Amino acid sequence: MAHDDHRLSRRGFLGVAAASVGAASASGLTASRASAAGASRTVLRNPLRIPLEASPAGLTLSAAPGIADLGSGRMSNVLAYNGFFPGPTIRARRGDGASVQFGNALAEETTVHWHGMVVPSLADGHPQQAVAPGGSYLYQFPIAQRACLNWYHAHPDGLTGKQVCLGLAGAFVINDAEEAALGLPSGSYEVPLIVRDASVDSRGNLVYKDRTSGFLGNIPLVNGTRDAKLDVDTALYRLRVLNGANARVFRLALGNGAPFTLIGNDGGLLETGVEASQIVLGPAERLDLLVDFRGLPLGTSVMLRDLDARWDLLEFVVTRSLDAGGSIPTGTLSTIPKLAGPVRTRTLHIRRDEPDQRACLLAPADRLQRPVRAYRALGVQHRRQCPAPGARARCLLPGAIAHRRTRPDLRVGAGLEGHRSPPRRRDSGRAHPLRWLPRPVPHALPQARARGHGHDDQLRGRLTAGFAAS
Ligand SMILES: [Cu+2]
Repeated sequence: MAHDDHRLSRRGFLGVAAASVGAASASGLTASRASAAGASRTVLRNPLRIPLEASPAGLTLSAAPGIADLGSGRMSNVLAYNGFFPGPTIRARRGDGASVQFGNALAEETTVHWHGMVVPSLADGHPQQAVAPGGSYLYQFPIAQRACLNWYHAHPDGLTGKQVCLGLAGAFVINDAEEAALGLPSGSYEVPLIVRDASVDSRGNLVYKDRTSGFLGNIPLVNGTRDAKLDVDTALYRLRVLNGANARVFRLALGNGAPFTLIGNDGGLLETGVEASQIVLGPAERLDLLVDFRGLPLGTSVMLRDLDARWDLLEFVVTRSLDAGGSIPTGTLSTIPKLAGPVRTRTLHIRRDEPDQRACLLAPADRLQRPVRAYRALGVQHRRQCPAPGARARCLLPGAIAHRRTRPDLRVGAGLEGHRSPPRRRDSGRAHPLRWLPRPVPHALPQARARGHGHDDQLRGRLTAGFAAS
């Protein structure tokens, strides 16, 4: 096999969890040429870590500090689910039930949020359901949606960006009968790829930097592996790609110019496959890709690249002549019911009823306290200001402006799922005057894909409030 079968029983999974962080990278280094930033250099490539799989039925999950070998052989401090970085890949079939007993072994509160999953509110793991340090929570929900790649990650108030960046994330795969009938590549030929960026300090430990515009790291990680490589057969592979980055948008392509066959996205399978030589993938988005290594000579290297950062993300090396069968489906992949009478526009009116709300909070924008969260929950954008170099950021709450200008109506955009960073905005060094738009303006709802919740510390700027810099 191109790599060992990574499926383990739950018992086996739990048994090895504590000892296996980073164990995959100790051997099998290969050298390859990299051309990042135009300079050719030799890079030792590390075997891609393949997270173990687990069933959500009766799963015990813990979040705790851990260590992981990012591939250089030096250990990095991370946060880990069950000792794994990234967390185990949870796999379930439609109709199954999830019962996850979660324990928080961190020194701060956390939650487990099931991104993309259709779950009852009490099982959502949203920030209001924070699990205190040393506490536990039982997440129970039915698996009642189409086959797709989702993910789970920490989602505590104000700490989501940090905890996810430091490692608290994993893939959640749902399978169903419609998908199974397609005979898509499976087992070792179905590879989850959590693509993200990261930064490490001088000791090799992961670091997170709180940034208003989102955190951008300076190295890529795939499944927690630096300079990753995967030995493949002359076969068709199914790549289940998740952008697990805080703010980075990847533009994926294969180094040999071969196209991907895109068969699914965040919502599951597309109606039909689409060929594409480049695909843009924003934070939290998922791709279901078929990549064809059939017919390639042994020894062929094919690099998965990010064209924007010019990063070599993952090197595939064709090492064995074995076609596991399967072919690229050409007909209908999935029957997607049409929405009946979709609402294309929606106008929200938000009133502000607390006249004594203060205008300013002296706190960095990413550490704002409850008033801002309350406004954020309503989809109201706030602005950060830097009164002087070195001074603490000052945040103007739109509610306070409303108090001055007595315009109760706000235009609010539909919720984009909030892992992407807001657009960059340059602080001018002075207060931004704000003004209200004259009336609520209908805002077109996004049609392209199903949208979920917003994420508290990345939501800023994704929701358009009814004021603008004048
Ligand atoms: Cu999420």
